[in-house]
Amino acid sequence: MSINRRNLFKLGTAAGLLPAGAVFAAPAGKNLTAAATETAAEAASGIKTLKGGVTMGAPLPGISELDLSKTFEPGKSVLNDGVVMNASHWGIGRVHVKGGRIERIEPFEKDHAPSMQLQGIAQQPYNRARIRYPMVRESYLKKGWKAGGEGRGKEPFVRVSWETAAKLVADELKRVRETYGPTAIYGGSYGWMSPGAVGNARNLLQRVLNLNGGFTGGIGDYSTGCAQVILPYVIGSNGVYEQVTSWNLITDRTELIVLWGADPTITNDIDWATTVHENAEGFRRVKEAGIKVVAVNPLKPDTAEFFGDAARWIAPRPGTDVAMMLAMAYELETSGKADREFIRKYTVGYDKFRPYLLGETDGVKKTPEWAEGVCGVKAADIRWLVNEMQTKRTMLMGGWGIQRAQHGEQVHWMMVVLSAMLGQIGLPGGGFGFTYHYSNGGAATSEAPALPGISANPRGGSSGLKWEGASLVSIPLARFTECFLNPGKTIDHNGTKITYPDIRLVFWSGGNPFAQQEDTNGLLKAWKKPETTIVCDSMWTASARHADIVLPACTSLERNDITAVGSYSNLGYVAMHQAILPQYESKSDYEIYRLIAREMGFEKDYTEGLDEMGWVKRFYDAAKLEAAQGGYEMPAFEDFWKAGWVWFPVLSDSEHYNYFGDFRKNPIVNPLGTASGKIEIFSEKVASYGYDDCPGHPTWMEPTEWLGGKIAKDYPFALLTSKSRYRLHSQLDSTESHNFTDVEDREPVWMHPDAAKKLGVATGDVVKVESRRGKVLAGVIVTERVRPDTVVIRHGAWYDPEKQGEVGTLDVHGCDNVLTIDIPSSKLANGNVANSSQVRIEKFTGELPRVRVWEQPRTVRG
Ligand SMILES: Nc1nc2c(c(=O)[nH]1)N[C@H]1C(S)=C(S)[C@@H](COP(=O)(O)OP(=O)(O)OC[C@H]3O[C@@H](n4cnc5c(=O)[nH]c(N)nc54)[C@H](O)[C@@H]3O)O[C@H]1N2
Ligand SMILES: Nc1nc2c(c(=O)[nH]1)N[C@H]1C(S)=C(S)[C@@H](COP(=O)(O)OP(=O)(O)OC[C@H]3O[C@@H](n4cnc5c(=O)[nH]c(N)nc54)[C@H](O)[C@@H]3O)O[C@H]1N2
Ligand SMILES: [Mo]
Repeated sequence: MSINRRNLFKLGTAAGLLPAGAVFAAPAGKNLTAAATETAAEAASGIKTLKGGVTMGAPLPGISELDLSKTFEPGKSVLNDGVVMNASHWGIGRVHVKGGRIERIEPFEKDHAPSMQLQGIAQQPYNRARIRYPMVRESYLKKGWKAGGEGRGKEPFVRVSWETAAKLVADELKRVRETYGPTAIYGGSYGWMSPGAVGNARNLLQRVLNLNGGFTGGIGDYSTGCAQVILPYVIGSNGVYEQVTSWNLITDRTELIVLWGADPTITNDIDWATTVHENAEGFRRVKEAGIKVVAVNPLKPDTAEFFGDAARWIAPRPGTDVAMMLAMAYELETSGKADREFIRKYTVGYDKFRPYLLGETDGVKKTPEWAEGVCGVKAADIRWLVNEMQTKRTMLMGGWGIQRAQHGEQVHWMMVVLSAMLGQIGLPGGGFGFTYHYSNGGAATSEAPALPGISANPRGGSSGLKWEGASLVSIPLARFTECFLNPGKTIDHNGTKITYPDIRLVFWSGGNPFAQQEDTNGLLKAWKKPETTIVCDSMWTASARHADIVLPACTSLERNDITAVGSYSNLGYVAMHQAILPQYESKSDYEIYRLIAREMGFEKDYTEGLDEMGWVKRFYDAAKLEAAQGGYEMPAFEDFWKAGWVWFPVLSDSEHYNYFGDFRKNPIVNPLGTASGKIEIFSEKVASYGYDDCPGHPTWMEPTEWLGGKIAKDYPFALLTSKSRYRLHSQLDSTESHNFTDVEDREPVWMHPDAAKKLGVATGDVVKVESRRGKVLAGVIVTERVRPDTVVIRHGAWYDPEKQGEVGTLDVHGCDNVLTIDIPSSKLANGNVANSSQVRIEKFTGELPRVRVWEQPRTVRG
């Protein structure tokens, strides 16, 4: 997910002319309490403006009492009473500490829509599911790796000292490397660990693994597994981690927004870095401007609710959008409304796609009537939508859940092709954008330098990229289960062949494989195979419960760090002050891996002679130097640390950024990065791979499981695993956040009244939901906001098996991935297909098993 935005806006000095106040015109968050607003106003009053329009906050109340020399000593930086700054994926907050305990987190005054989850975050350090001590599985402690994997998830844990834990890990990393070579260590370790340039759980782990000689890593991610692989062939860049047309152009020029498989109200709650939720403001402005909205989604998204009457909801069957879009393309082509001029000037391959559309290659005309039979949307509605899009300046905002599907590569490819046929790409406010729902794509960018971060490769410097682990072998991330079970197997991937290594040791840090990976029972089977499994986390997630060695990381409220603000907007930097001492015996990730590095004899290479505060200062000073070269003054580190934040003015041209504008102006001077330099409706390269599941142009292919398939007879409901507004994947599940949504402590399953009637259930009942892979309990919520043949279980409830460690047992809590299918999207991307599963449902009448996964696991004395 490395984001290349640095080259987008190079304005130079003009930005320095902006009045400093202009940047802060946005109102403070709506949800602030009266008391919080006062504090915020107070804090805002001491704002200082520096050269170039850079601003910084007033010193935090009470911060002067901090002996700054002490903050450079781990464990001594905390206040007993006072207010410090911290930041999370959900936003920035002032942390109020009293008597050494966190009282509350007050949202930051620049936040446009403070997240309700800040309170859940405040509870995290004291959480009942907190991992308190280093722990080892009972028989593993006795027999080491010879204990075998069968007892994982079943046996109790034994508390050990940090010395024992670090030695066990170090010895095992050495043994496996010496016996099988470093590729026998799986260190892909995908996950949404906390933000922070230093406490990057994954890079720190990989730093140690690299010093140990390397590891097997992962390619791609779960977010955009398909889109990020196909779009470079189509538009020459990944399309999913880039800046898109600015809100000013949208509100000035756009007449229609189509939210295709996107729910920005939910998914913009978080950012890979931290956030001030600019897009909440963007969508508010869209609403004020009275712009029409259409949401295409089997589930009526929260965003459509937000727009009320201005929004129309169209609900196709899950996984059938490509058929629907093909019909729209057919309509454009046959009515003569396709933009021939755009197609001729800016695209290649339409001549190869057109015969498919017209049914000349496969005998099937892709008419709206044909599509109706596939996607369940009335032909008249398909015609209506394409006519609206053709006659109005339209921005197609595509989400990503829709490509977490079998043949998911086709979806964003077809969105681009449809946009090209409409001819609006590169016109102000028209075309497509695939980040309006994620990390506030479209929000204006500042010229703050990219904040460096700790490198996964100590010898490779600190580039600040997310996935920079120099793995020796890389497998498609979502295929790790298959890899564990099939060493030596060769698969196709994006025009290459990959042979799975023989994994003997698995080490995860800052991710939750038992929540992220499809088909939990398949994972459980594979997870028993390696000789050793190690998990480093703050919470007793299902993954930690299935580890041999468990390392307790502290939360980001218990350590010092620094983060940039906004993955795309990059508005400035925020200090992440340690608010409280690490609870129990937890330690920061930096310290944990330092202990292991010391045990392995390469501590110096690991630390480069710096402690955590040393790194924070090094990264800040590097940014400060780069800023100075661009004409911006940043305060001295100590002053920044007392104030808690520094902000850069946004660039005026970025406020009017027009995605593909340069390409449209002159495609010869500004070609795309594709083979032809143009938009590729047909890709010779993709076609040359000869994959039956990913041909040379967008194609409708039936998935294995869908409403139109044979399976629907026995498993009549399509299952969507859309994102939850109450969690970030599995994070916060054990906090009060779950009380906002759960039914009888179970994760809800949303179903239509017709479905509920057929099943004889009502809101508040518990049902058993079952797929060909597994079964879960879930709590019924009856709602008109979902198709009658589709149900929704939000992603991320913690897996809580009735019979621990047993493949196929009932999950009593409602973990979505117990139900999902684990097959690759296609040979091209090998992406996960989280939204391509069918389920059946029946009322659960037995005695309700207690949800135990939020509590401490069983422990025994060693
Ligand atoms: N069915 C289905 N499956 C999906 C998805 C879906 O939509 N449907 N979505 C997919 C997507 S897009 C993604 S990105 C993945 C997400 O998968 P993950 O990123 O693995 O999910 P998280 O729950 O965010 O896991 C992060 C873990 O890091 C821990 N953590 C937090 N901070 C720290 C820290 O500072 N140090 C350490 N050591 N640990 C920390 C948290 O406690 C948590 O257990 O899931 C994927 N899986
Ligand atoms: N609150 C919150 N925000 C998050 C996250 C979170 O866990 N919680 N996760 C973050 C991460 S890591 C990522 S990658 C992004 C993900 O962002 P997305 O992938 O866009 O989020 P999803 O909810 O998986 O999917 C978006 C919408 O697509 C719809 N959808 C699913 N299948 C289909 C289909 O076949 N057709 C159509 N038309 N629509 C479909 C879903 O109902 C959902 O409303 O979100 C980020 N934001
Ligand atoms: Mo993601």
